[in-house]
Amino acid sequence: MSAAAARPAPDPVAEGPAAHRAGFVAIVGLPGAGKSTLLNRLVGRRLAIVTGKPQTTRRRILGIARRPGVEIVLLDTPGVHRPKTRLGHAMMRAVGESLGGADVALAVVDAALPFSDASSGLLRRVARFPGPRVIGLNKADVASPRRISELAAIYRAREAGEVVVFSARTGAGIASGVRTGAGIASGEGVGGAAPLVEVLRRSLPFSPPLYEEGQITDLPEAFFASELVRERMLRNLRQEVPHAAAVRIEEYDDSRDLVRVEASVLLDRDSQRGIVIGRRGRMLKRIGTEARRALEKRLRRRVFLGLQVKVRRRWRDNPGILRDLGLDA
Ligand SMILES: Nc1nc2c(ncn2[C@@H]2O[C@H](COP(=O)(O)OP(=O)(O)OP(=O)(O)O)[C@@H](O)[C@H]2O)c(=O)[nH]1
Ligand SMILES: [Mg+2]
Repeated sequence: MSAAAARPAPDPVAEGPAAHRAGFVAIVGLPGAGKSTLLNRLVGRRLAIVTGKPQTTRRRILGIARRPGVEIVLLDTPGVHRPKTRLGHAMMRAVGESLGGADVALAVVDAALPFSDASSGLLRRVARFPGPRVIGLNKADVASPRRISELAAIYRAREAGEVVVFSARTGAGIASGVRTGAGIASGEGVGGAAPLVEVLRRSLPFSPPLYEEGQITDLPEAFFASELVRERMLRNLRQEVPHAAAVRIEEYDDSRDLVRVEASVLLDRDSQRGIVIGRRGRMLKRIGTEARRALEKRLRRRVFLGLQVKVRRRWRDNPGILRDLGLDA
């Protein structure tokens, strides 16, 4: 990934309809701020799983958004938190590395929540970013206008970056030309301000496209299969259990009509096994069926999904397993 410093600074004279821009935007923020929802919204595909539970995203997820004259390479990252396990440290490293390789830092903030110590910590981190910084006040569909102005004033006073207000869920304030029911015309951004895509576009360097047309990510299909299983676990199980779970793809064969996926659900403790399997295997069956359907929808093909539950004590601190999972390079 090329560093921002390697490219020439934008030349206003050269700017015109013909001047193409491209570059990397690191999306960072506290857990649950809506980073992955925003990635999916901008790319126009469900690349990252989204749940109501914090720390859903565990690694960097690259997604490419194209608009006339610009290629925005987005790096969705895990929510910033104080790590307690080796996995947590790897997640925070993914945040640092994404920022390290980015041209623009986009901090996503849940604008329905008050400014907190955690927000302050995030801000300190973003302040060290050498390139253009954008503060995205997200969830404008549910945040009160008073809270939004209060937060906007705080971030502006700290010169944190250009403040943009939007809703990743409804699309308001994100791109031009879409009017939503959320009270914000997205073509204008909020209060006549530029929408997010326009702010990102003009923050990126002049450059021809970096990726082949049609490519939207650099991750393999097997990764998305494992994430869909994890998403179904996060949605069906209580807090602690899915956080202690990982999904490892043992076999992924799409060479025939029926795509064949064999996956293991890795758990931290024996006591979690019964919860994941459920009475008469009902929970595991439900997770498997929902994940298979989601996968079939994604691939537009029929899928066989085999799931096995395995206990790997303290896997979150096991470098070998983390490496297998692609979580600790
Ligand atoms: N109302 C509303 N909810 C949103 C919006 N964006 C995201 N959400 C919800 O917020 C929750 C968290 O969204 P994610 O996109 O998973 O958040 P994240 O920042 O990626 O979370 P981590 O990966 O855990 O750091 C989900 O329930 C989303 O549906 C928004 O614009 N409006
Ligand atoms: Mg996420």
